[in-house]
Amino acid sequence: MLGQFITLEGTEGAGKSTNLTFIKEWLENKGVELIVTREPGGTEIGEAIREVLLNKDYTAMQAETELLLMFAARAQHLQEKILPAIKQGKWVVSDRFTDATYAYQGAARGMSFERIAEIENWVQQGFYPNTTFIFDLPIEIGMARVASRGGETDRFEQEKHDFFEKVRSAYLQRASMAPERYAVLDASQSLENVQQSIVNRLEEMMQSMEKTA
Ligand code: T5A
Repeated sequence: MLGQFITLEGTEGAGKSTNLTFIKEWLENKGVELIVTREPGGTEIGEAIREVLLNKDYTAMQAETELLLMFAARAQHLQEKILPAIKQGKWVVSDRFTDATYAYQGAARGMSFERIAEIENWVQQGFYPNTTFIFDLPIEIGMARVASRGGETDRFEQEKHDFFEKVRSAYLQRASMAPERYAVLDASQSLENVQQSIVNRLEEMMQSMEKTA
């Protein structure tokens, strides 16, 4: 089987990390060789950049700096980890990728989509996810889940409600422009229901790969 690239997106507390583990186990049970990873991060250098990006003491970080650091981490991630795995026929499942940059740095921080697309083309050279799951839910539910999970909040989680509404709308808009690539899931449902929708989409992916094999 050809390597596939799956990404998980959504606002804070939408259930990406929880379902990353579920997807990994489900695919492994089907005999798929895969790696799971995350952005920003995924490599030693990327994780060091992540520390800078999420550090809530860095309130002076400029939107341009944030955007470039996201892509710096991504360039390393792609070359060191994602592309080699795909070339070996493995599947790669990533907690966030470039859709997050359009939603957070673009829609919420106000960086132009054209500028983001320029850097995306330079860094990714036409490489995109095969499937992107968007975990969609009202911001207040996600934030309540984050709060009940406990732990420290990061620099992004300090943002106001309006910021995350812009992020949410941007994800939905991107999904509506390319519905064949995106699976929008109602993440306010029970975990069981969300995971059933994930399985439906993964089964479709595997069936269409078998047909083209
Ligand atoms: N970022 C990232 C950018 O700005 N630009 C970029 O280009 C990229 C790549 C870090 C930040 O970086 C920004 C976006 C982020 O702000 P992150 O590490 O993915 O990204 O951080 P978060 O989105 O904050 O991740 P979280 O861990 O907070 O949220 P998750 O992973 O979506 O949620 P999860 O799975 O931990 O679930 C939260 C809680 O809810 C429960 C879980 O058990 C858990 O306790 N839960 C449910 N409860 C009930 N019903 C369900 N259906 C549930 N699903 C999960």
